[in-house]
Amino acid sequence: MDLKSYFDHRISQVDKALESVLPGESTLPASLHKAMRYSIFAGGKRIRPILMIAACEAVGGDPARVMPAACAMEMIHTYSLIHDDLPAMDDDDFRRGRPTNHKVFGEATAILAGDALLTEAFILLSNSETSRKIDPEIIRRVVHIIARCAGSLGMVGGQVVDMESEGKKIDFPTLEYIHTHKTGALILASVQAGALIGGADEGVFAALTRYGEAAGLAFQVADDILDVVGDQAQLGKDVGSDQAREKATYVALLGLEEARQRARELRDVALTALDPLGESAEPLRSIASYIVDRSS
Ligand code: GRG
Repeated sequence: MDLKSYFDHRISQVDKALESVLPGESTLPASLHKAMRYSIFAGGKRIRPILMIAACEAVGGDPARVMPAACAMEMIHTYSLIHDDLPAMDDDDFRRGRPTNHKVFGEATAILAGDALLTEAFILLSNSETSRKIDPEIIRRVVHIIARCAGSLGMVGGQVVDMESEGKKIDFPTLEYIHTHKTGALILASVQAGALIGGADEGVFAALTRYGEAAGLAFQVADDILDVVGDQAQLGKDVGSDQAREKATYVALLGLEEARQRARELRDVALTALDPLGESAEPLRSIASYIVDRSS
């Protein structure tokens, strides 16, 4: 399949939906809404919303129904990037090819823009329009999955262990804990939410969970590799920063070739998990390969 056209089409749908759900730049407090929109519309790959849409399609669901949850996921992801870039964490100057949020709006506004994006995500998941589109029990499960994957047992927990591991020698299980939580959790939640909203039965939900776990970990292994061999202009952020900060990465622990091999193995696990699904899972198959081969 033509993945580029698929991505272009889905990105424009997600961007249109985000445009309509986020408060406008002149809505008070204007400085806060400007900062939120600055990072949301800075040109991310939208891989999490696209995975959610593709998982919904894979189980025969209507992609339009997943859009509020897809936007909510992108808001949570963007909040995490804004906070990750802060001086108290990674202290990065560039993200998505632009100066980071705190460089433009100041630290306090950047913190609050992240807080507001996280909160806005749950407003969107629970508003009356979403309730009209999705069965209340499905919404409850989706909210639970997304909140759990974003919180202390998911992404935030992974971020904490990542920070505590800087400059230390860590073992492989700790590295996998960091990667599956810091990055993998939101990717898994995206796939699971798409599957649930699309109407997956328990068997297909379990298969897509295996896909999401493997794809999520593969995404971070590829990210580790790109930090060493990637192109700064294409990535839109600084490269070489993992090594500079003595971060625990697959490349640091296994070396470049073994890390590449691990990424390919994870892609194959993801593809095998999709065996029970038919042609409708083709976008998910292409995305698994893209995650490993991507250059940005
Ligand atoms: C601060 C609570 C909190 C969590 C931070 C997401 C995260 C956890 C840290 C970001 C650090 C980082 C660069 C992790 C590597 C994987 C990753 C999440 C990359 C960024 O995601 P992409 O490549 O970015 O999907 P775009 O800009 O395309 O959306």
